[in-house]
Amino acid sequence: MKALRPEADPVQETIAAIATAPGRGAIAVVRVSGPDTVQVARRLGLTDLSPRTALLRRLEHPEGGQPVDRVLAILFPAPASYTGEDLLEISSHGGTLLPQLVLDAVLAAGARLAEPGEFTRRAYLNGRIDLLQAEATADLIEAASPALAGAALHQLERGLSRRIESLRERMIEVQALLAYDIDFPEEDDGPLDRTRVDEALAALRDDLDTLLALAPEGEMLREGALTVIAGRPNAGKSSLFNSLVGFERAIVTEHPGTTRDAIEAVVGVEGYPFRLVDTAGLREASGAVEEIGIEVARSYLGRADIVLFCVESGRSLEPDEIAFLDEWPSNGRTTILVRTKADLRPAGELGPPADGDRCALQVELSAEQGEGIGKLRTMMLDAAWSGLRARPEAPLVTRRRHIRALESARSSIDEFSAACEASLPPEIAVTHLQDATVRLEELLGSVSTEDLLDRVFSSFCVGK
Ligand SMILES: Nc1nc2c(ncn2[C@@H]2O[C@H](COP(=O)(O)OP(=O)(O)O)[C@@H](O)[C@H]2O)c(=O)[nH]1
Ligand SMILES: [Mg+2]
Repeated sequence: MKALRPEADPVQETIAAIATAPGRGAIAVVRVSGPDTVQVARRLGLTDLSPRTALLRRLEHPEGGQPVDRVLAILFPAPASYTGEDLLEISSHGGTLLPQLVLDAVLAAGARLAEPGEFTRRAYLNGRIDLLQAEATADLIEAASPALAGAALHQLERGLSRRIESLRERMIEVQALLAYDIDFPEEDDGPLDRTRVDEALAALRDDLDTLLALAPEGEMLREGALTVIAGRPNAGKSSLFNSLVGFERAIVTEHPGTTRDAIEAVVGVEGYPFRLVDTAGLREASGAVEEIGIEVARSYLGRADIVLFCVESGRSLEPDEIAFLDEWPSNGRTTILVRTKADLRPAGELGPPADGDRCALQVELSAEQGEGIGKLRTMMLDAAWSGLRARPEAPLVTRRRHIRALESARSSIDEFSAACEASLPPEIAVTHLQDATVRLEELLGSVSTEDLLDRVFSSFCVGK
């Protein structure tokens, strides 16, 4: 595919940054990339580097030559490097001071500090990776769940890129058929076989729909399925929260909620992320009216993917609870009625049957004893991740940018069909297919603008 990327910076500077996270650690990596990389290395006393070979060397400050650290230096000559330029990786000792001293020396030797994402941006501009792969790199670093990491790795290995490229090629084949008909309408083989065009477009539509069908789950991978725990005071909400968090201790990242009335934790259930929200302190914070009502982190409720509505097992629902369930059931949100404290209910006694109609999904559990939690986890997985779990190998779009491009390509195909039906001249109708093709090329980044790149790369960290 012909590259229509923005020109690489003509006066290409040599950039450097610490690529590893700050803090205590055995080693840190400082990266240098650009045309002066070898000279920068020489000024640091790294005079005898040989390509792709790790060499233990003393790194010296270019002004005065005093030793800075003993480092492992690897030179990756252009073009077979991450950025496509001469690239030097210096593994120094870690910690808070040494990596900074090494970076200072590198900057004194003639490099400038890299912007966030600049290494990856250069990799893209030099044709080493496409835009989907660049985004996958960011997702891999940010991933808080194995499911997102898996999707990002697939994308980094061009799983999604190949799918989009094949869609683009098929789009161009249809245009070629149409162009031939436009250029040679009187040709002997008779008029264009419209069924071939229609079939090809129907298949393209199907493939775009398939990608778009999983897109909402793909997008949800980054933040986790927003799961709000609601119910009357004392219904067992916090105990359920703790139980779900405790169950998944391994990959929990607990952080205070963004609003004062809730606490949050991201938990991974079978590798799929859920952003759990528990109501906290509402009783203390609010007046008597709220006190008898339903506790819920209201600011989250409008965006919730799942509501876990807690009611003690073995009692009837109160009017305010019925009102809540009737008021908040749908909007794409799944409500699960959780009958809590099952261990307190006398054996053999069942909950009042009338409650069964209130909510299609019900589970009885004991946060204290753990019974029923497994069933709830399965219900949560089914509610949030059924598409992905059914097709774990499918290429996945994970960003708003992807969804917009695919939707736009999809509607351009429809516009083409509408134009044909309205008997518009074929050379007019076909412009819609050209639009669809450009949308797919933007997705890959084979056509792009500075503006788009700024948006994609602004979320990166320095050193990536
Ligand atoms: N026996 C038993 N007690 C529970 C269970 N879950 C919660 N509780 C108790 O019920 C009370 C209220 O629980 P809490 O989680 O704070 O309710 P919240 O006000 O809805 O957050 C506490 O005394 C808990 O120990 C359970 O599964 N079994
Ligand atoms: Mg509570």
